[in-house]
Amino acid sequence: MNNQKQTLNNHRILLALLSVFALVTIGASAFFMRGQFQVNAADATSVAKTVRVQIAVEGMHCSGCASGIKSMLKRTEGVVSAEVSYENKEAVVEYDTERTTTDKILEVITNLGYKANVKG
Ligand SMILES: [Cu+2]
Repeated sequence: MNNQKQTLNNHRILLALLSVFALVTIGASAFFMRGQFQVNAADATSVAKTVRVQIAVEGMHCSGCASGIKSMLKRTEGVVSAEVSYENKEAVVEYDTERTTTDKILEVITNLGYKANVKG
């Protein structure tokens, strides 16, 4: 009998804990979802935060070099578009300022063995 009461009490405690847990979970989800919406709002405005940078590239020997750099840039996080010209010895890169920087883009080109400097 006493044992049954104890079990009932345990169940009540468990139920109370579960309710608290559920409330915390719901509260946390609501909080995170609000955060999510804020992030989405930021994404919507980040279109305006795309910048275009002209980079002088030294060391390209042929158009193959140019396409090698281009494909590497296109695979780089934050890069929206990339054009590389062997004839003009330059790269024109559009990137999302929230996801990468000019320095990181210069580094990608430098790591491939070329010299890269921002024009102008
Ligand atoms: Cu080449």
